[in-house]
Amino acid sequence: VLSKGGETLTEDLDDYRSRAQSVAEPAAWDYLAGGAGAERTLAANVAAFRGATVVPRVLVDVSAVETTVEVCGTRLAAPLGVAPVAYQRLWHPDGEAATAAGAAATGTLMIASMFSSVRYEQIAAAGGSRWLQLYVLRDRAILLDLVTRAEAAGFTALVVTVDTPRLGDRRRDVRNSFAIPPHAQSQNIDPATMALAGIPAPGGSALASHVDATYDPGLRWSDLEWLAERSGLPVVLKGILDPADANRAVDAGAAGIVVSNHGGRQLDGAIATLDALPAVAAAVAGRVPVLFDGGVRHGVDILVARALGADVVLVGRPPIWGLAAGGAAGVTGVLSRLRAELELAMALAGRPRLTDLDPAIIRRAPR
Ligand code: FNR
Ligand code: LAC
Repeated sequence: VLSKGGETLTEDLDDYRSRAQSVAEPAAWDYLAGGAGAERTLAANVAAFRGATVVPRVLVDVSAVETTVEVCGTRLAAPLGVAPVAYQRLWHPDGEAATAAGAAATGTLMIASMFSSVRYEQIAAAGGSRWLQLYVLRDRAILLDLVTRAEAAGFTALVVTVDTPRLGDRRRDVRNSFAIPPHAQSQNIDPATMALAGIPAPGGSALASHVDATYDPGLRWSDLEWLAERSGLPVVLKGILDPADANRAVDAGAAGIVVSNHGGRQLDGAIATLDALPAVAAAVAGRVPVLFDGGVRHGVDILVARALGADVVLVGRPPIWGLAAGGAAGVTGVLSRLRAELELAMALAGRPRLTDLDPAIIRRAPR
């Protein structure tokens, strides 16, 4: 039985997922659950973990299991973080404030989305470890303003997402003519810049129109060097899948990278993140931290990703299942569960320290 502070953790992530689906507004559920195109990459992210198994060792003293880590100056109870997810008031009235509270309660890193539906300062009030994710918009003044606000509110790193020059083809959102309802709109960026995200476009996705109008599709490495120099905070690049790009990111001054395909929401047909991880980690060779996301649904998935080269593992959809099902308590439930599962997996694998995890303990089945 998994427990935390004497309390039994009876619900697993599937329970939170089904509760979330039953309470969410259908179009908001589709926006959360869906991926791009035929959702092949979305499925491949999860399938890659199914095909990775652990070879346990026995008669190892596992009376103490050690999971704490430090990443870009941030100390965490476990190598676990909440990936940036936009517009969280779609799923609960407390939105990002509740997600941040759940993350703080469990020593988990909270990465707030640029398009948070709660003010960054209110997210900061939860008090835990926090980073802010940004897209580079055509209007660089907006970016610099947000960087200043993030620093003032105690966000300790910036995560710049680089896999979205245009939005992926989110078929479910197009079918639903999905737009962000007023109660879930960004509370951090001027309404004029956000306007298109809120206007339903029949036969289209309002988010795609918003991205086309505001994101800079001409973004280049020199822009990132510029931002890394301008920012007083470490800049982490999210959305790296190719080892050559990982090298380039380190050269451009990135303080870390996130191996990510945006949860299968951008290029359908893109490589599963677990398949991309080993070569990217080898290229980075410890020069900067490697973060990872995509398809993590169990504690043992965190163990596997750590073994294959990830320093910190992020979860995108699972905390939102907790948020929809039960606000901050639901987020705490999901994150506690993942951490307890990780500790149990490390004990049962005979690997009580994160440094015991290396590629040799993983077997991968061909898919
Ligand atoms: C995202 N993701 C995302 N990424 C980002 O950099 N900025 C953002 O605003 C968002 N918004 C967003 C909304 C929703 C509804 C989802 C599901 C995802 C991508 C996210 O950070 C992460 O890369 C994936 O969700 C990871 O995959 P899993 O854990 O959901 O499988
Ligand atoms: C998404 C954007 C907002 O994935 O990043 O929906």
